[in-house]
Amino acid sequence: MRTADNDTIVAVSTPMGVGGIGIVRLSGPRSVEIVDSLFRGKRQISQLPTYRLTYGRIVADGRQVDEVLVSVMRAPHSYTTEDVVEINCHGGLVATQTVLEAVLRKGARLADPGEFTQRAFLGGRIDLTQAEAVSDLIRAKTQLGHTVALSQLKGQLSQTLTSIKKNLTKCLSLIEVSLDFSEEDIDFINAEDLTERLSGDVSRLEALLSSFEQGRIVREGVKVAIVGRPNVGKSSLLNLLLGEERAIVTPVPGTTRDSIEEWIQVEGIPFNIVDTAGVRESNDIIELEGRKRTQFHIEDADLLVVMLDASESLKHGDKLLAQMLNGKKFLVVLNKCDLEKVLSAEQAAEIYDYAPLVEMSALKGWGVEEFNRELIALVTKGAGTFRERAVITNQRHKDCLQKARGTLEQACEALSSGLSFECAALDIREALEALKELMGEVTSEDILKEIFSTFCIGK
Ligand SMILES: Nc1nc2c(ncn2[C@@H]2O[C@H](COP(=O)(O)OP(=O)(O)OP(=O)(O)O)[C@@H](O)[C@H]2O)c(=O)[nH]1
Ligand SMILES: [Mg+2]
Repeated sequence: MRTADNDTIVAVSTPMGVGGIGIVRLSGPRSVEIVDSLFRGKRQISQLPTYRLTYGRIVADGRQVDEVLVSVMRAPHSYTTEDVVEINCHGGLVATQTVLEAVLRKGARLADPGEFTQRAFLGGRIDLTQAEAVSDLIRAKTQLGHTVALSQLKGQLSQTLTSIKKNLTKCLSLIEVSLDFSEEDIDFINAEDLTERLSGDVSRLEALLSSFEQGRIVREGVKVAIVGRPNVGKSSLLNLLLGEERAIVTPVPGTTRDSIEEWIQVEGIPFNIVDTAGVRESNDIIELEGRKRTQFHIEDADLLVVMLDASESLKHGDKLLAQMLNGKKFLVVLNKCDLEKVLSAEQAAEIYDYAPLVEMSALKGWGVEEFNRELIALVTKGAGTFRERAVITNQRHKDCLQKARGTLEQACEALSSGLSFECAALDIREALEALKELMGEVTSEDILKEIFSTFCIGK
């Protein structure tokens, strides 16, 4: 845990730019003293009760720098568990930057990315999964992402993990007592009961692991590339989904030469939609380059929307595309269904492996709801909603949980094949270590550095 000789850190905690207010935040034992040396108001900050706000001015080197409101949150009941002082300046680059520089001159150090949250973690106020949730919360792209991050911050995941840890510790102590009294013919627990207890935990770990894919999707979003022959209506679909004329649409095939990316959200899931250049046989150097990029986007995307023109028969480009899909998950859109139909859904399904298909008119706005439904079905695989339960959202969680599950399964096997309780105990201890690592009870400097370096400065 942290000691009083921690240095005092400072950062501008609001985004750089023009705004109503900008906040310069300090944390550490000298926060109050440093701000007091710059602050002129009715009361000194050192005399201010915790969680209070006071009005005054910041004066540095005899010059008034800004008119401010200052709040103080005293240790240990603050974000970082240390003394925290926040100076609410006028927004804009100059005011906050000048106050920041004045604070730095008084001996504070510029905070590293995520250092405030790291101190909250090291001070024992939150565990590592909660610290990670803070970063997810700030970066959440949708309401659902926000809800999931908030529930992780409130400790939903931590509670589940703590309860599993408790049960494992209990199993270990039962094993130890059994071993201590093994001479005396008293059975504190038998292999069967032990296996039952452990398999309950294996199932709970399974449930968490199965939430990973959805957790990742909510957190990071899904990359969707719209691909198809020139002129089938790819850019029209992008514009329709966005509700604005983002991409240029013309009747000239080959209009989109370079890919365009935009974010949309459907049922709380962020989708990064990429409109690509049409695919056809061509010697045009720009089109060839465009096709190379389309190939890149096909490989890079999580799923594809393959678009066909219902008013024309299948062309060479459509078949060429079918060979470029590389085993990716995809959805077929049969566009221009407002025109006289030449290509039927059945014919389209045939060359695209009977993938899910939606009939649309990007021009008239037909079929959007069904399109959204199919898109969601493809990413959630019908797994339904996950607002109510603990969800894991990143690879680190997944790795630790897999380790824990693996060793517990091993323990169950050891017990059922009649090996000694000591063998099972070794595995259980390993599983406990993995869970402790997940929650940050045992972590290396490197792991912490990696996690907090992804935060923004001032958080
Ligand atoms: N009738 C009808 N026309 C459409 C529909 N969708 C797009 N179009 C028209 O088809 C033409 C091509 O549309 P785009 O959206 O530019 O097609 P694209 O696939 O992006 O074409 P490239 O960028 O050249 O690859 C335009 O004239 C659109 O107005 C539709 O559903 N029905
Ligand atoms: Mg286009």
